[in-house]
Amino acid sequence: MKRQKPYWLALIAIMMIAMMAGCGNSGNNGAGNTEAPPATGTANEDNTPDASAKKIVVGFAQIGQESGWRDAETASIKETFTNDPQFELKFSDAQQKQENQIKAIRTFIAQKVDVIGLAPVVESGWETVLKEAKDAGIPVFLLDRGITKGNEDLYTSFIGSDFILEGENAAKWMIDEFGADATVNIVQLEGTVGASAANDRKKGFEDGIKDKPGYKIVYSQTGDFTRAKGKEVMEAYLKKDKNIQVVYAHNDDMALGAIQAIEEAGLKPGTDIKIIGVDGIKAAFEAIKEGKMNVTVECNPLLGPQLKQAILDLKAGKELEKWIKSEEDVYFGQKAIDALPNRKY
Ligand code: GYE
Repeated sequence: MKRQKPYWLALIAIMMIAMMAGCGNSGNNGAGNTEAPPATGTANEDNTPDASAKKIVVGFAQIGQESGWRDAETASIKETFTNDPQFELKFSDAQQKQENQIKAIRTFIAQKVDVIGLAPVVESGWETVLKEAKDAGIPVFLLDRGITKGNEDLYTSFIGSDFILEGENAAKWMIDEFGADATVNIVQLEGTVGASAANDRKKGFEDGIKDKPGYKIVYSQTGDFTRAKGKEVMEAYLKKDKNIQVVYAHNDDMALGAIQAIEEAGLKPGTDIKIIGVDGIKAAFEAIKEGKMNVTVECNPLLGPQLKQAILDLKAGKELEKWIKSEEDVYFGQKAIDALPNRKY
């Protein structure tokens, strides 16, 4: 018995040294290391998947289905995130209502998604809900439309087009077509009231004609970015006045609606009244080919891949641009006809 005592003492001393070494890195006060040993299999004891295989959950709050452009954007997002096993997509369609988008964002926050994507239907009224996302530590990406200036700290990046430039390009095409000194009466079909795409396309266009006194916007009314409302507004106006030379529509769908109304009023769209649209959807290229429409200023809806890249860059700790711009062009005449076979949307 006497000879066993030093053996036990040595064992206890070794155990104490080992325990102290184990606590050394954690910097705690020696309450003991209760961490489980690293997992050696593919799943932990409770069968939860390995943390390294965890998907990046993206909640996307879409506006609705008001236009061909919107459908193409939705398809691009769904394709991008459902075809990549790194991601899980939660998708919500707000049917053009801001309150539904706000609800969707709150649901995404409650679900603890990793990233939120938002295409804001209007510019204003996002401060409270985006602050909630920020407080929850969830990065927000704005897609295609922007929010009121001064709120840049509430989102990570805006991915989309320069709508002011699109409006300027529309005006430029028109002035090249008619000449700087021409007298031109214009009907403007505006997008959704309060949407950045509508506000900025209006601003760019109006700036583009401000030093050309012959160019007059004789009527400007919202058609809510839909074909049906574009037609309705145009129909009503043509009953009062047919002395117009240009329809400038903030998107192709409204331009296509206006074309129908013009034909029904017995005039020739594309000839009697020149038609300018924005977006570059396939149906607009077809109308240009048929001679019923004159020009479409492209706005790229295929934003899924750019959003995915931005999320991966953010995860990798890279510095992101505040505005990630999409590439676009202006199509008219033979250039539009040549591009038609390759249009995807
Ligand atoms: O031009 C229009 C759509 O926000 C850029 O919304 C987008 C616009 C697009 O409904 O067709």
